[in-house]
Amino acid sequence: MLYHLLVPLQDVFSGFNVFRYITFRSIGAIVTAFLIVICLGPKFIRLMQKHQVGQVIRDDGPETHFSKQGVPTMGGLLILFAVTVASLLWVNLTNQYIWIILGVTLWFGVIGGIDDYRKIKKKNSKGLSGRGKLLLQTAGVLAASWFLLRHPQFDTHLSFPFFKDIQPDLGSFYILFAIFVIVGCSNAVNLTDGLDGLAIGPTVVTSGVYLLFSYLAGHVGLAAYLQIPYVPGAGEMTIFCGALAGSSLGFLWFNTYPAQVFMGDVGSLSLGGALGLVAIIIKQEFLLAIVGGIFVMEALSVMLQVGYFKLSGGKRIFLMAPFHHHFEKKGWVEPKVVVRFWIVSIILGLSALATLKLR
Ligand code: 57M
Repeated sequence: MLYHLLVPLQDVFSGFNVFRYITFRSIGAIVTAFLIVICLGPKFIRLMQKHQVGQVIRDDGPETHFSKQGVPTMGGLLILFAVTVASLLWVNLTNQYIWIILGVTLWFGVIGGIDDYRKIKKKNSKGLSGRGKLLLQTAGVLAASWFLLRHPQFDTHLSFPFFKDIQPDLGSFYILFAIFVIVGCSNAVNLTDGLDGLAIGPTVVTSGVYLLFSYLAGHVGLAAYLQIPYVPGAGEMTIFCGALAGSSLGFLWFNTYPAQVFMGDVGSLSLGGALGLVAIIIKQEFLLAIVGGIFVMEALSVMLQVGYFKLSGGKRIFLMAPFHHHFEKKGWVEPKVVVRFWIVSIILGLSALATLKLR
């Protein structure tokens, strides 16, 4: 909004011209989203406590989690509020991608919110059925794909880190691929969010890396120089990623151990869906497997554990899945598990950036 209000006034005050620049507006979005969460966080936590919107702890989980019963949850509502306000304040509102990504992010937030509400209302950790969640998520991606494929410049070629010449065209199968990436990332973040700060830390890293890649993908000269797909209009995703990173940093302030609030499925599903859709829009889908490696590893650990459990008649690969519980069962205290996963996430983020030069 500020872009539309202030750039035309640059004759009145030449400094307003700075609102034209994506770099300036991205920093504005980071700071705005961060401050919204930091300022409203305490009030939000008190509100959740007042209305007894507290976490229901599963009885089959690690004993160390029983003390978390009643911790305020659905902190994702605050994250989504900050992301939406900061994005609308700083983006170029004529950019179609921003409306698609806000729509999908908020839709995934609605799905998670229904799940959270059911858990809290029924005082059990059930919530929406897995199938119901999957159907609603897929419907959201199908709607977004329809808008994306109508976008004249959106192409359905895949690009790979390291291999710049391999760019297969998936055609209409791209929709299936988009569902896999976006729904998969959403559920992977959801599974990761099982310890204080464990999901939001890698979300900050992933948002930061995609902030940079969005800027490069939207810049015709830099995209050509770095041999990455040029996506006209993708530059505005830089501002959205800034809002994601800023709100996630703000949330980490309250979610770090011992957590004062959990993000809930309203947060984990929406953040994962947003990151997956950014990867699709800027044509950096496989990069997500590198920078989002923590999310991939957590989801894989569950698939391997459940699959082996069924095939072996009850044997386990890990002491408990997802992977973070395995280390808890080995006796690592929660902050040690979380900070070590953050370290790995940062290394993966730096590796993702390194792919820019290794092509
Ligand atoms: C998402 N949710 C946390 C919180 C957060 C198939 C199976 C692997 C599914 C999986 C599952 O139920 N996953 C659900 C993870 C939950 O967190 C809430 O959910 C939101 C995110 N979706 O925002 O509202 C618990 O996580 C803890 N937590 C924190 N700090 C945080 O900042 O401590 C969350 C955020 C919270 C709190 O205790 O209650 C969760 O873990 O449920 N199931 C599991 O992950 C279970 N694993 C399992 O069943 N493994 C079996 C299977 C694979 C065969 C096995 O390995 O044998 C474990 N999770 C729990 N108890 N809580 C073990 C049982």
